[in-house]
Amino acid sequence: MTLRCIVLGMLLLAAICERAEGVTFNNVVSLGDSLLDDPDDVRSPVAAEHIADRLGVQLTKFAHSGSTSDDLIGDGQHWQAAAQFGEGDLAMLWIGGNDFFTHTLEVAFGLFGFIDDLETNVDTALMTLRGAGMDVVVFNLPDLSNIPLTDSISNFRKATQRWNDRLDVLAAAHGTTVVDVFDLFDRLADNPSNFSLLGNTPILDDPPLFGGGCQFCVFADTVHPSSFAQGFIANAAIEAINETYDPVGSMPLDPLSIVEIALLAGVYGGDFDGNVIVDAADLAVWESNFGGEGADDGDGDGDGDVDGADFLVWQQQLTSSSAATTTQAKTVPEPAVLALAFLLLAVYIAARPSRFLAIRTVAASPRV
Ligand SMILES: [Ca+2]
Ligand SMILES: [Ca+2]
Ligand SMILES: [Ca+2]
Repeated sequence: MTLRCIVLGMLLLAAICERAEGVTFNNVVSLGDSLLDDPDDVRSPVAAEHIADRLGVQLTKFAHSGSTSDDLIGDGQHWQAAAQFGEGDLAMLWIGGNDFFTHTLEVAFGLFGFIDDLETNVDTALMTLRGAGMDVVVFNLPDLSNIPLTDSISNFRKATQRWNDRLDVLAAAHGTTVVDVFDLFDRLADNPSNFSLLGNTPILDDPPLFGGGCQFCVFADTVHPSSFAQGFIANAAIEAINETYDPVGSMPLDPLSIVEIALLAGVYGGDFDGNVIVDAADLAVWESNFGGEGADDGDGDGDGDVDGADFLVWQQQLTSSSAATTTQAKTVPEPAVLALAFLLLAVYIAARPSRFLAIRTVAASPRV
């Protein structure tokens, strides 16, 4: 090996070590609507909170429930963020859902002109944030024909895709990163068992309208992802951030483990004696059942046996279960506000009687 090769090798090593510093930001800032804002604390933490937690930095929230993209611009979420933050800070923007819901009738009839306004507003927001030197991650929208509020109105899928395509172009123009929530929810809908929470398959059907809760429902109400679904969304964001800012993957942000996400759904897989505490007594149960098949006690991951993987569930929950008790299973559905959704859909059903016989009763707050 020549001296030249050795020097080149050392330079390469130095470059790799440089990248090993990984992802760092000084602040996380959220902008948008209730997809990143949970004022009633019933479906938290939202994805931006997970990202700030993983980065070990503070989250400043400008996102405001009910905001359309017009509201975002009118309220100045973007310029407030740009005035206080800049280079080295990460903005997370999720907006557009309410633009769709306030144009339900137009979408149903294939009129997508409102997307032009949404595009203009997001363009303005991105220009302002990037102009201040911030890095930005934007979330696209899931298939809105597959969420409880607008379920089965097929035009919503087409419209969502149209917006997401525009967002991709905008994001590229502004040098920002897109979190592909559309893809995540499609994968969830195609095969929910791939997202199993320690043996519990997520449910995509509508949650109960008037309380009762639904521990494994993907939606906490007719429009909002549940706490554990926000965990999966956070992981999609972490993947996008790692790809953008740490492409070598030498020291990426750790995604939430399935055990952490299960805790968000209130699954205490490591509680083998069923007293809602994960402690040493549960380890004794695991030991006494070790090697068993079909045992309930000691089977933390729900795969029907008691082995080392179940010990790992116990071990991870031993340290994180106390923190999770504050966030678990708070799926209190929002009060149902029937009027607007019923009215819009009644009009549409009347217009298209044959196709929408199977439409489900739609109720609840028409805004995210
Ligand atoms: Ca226990
Ligand atoms: Ca097991
Ligand atoms: Ca096993």
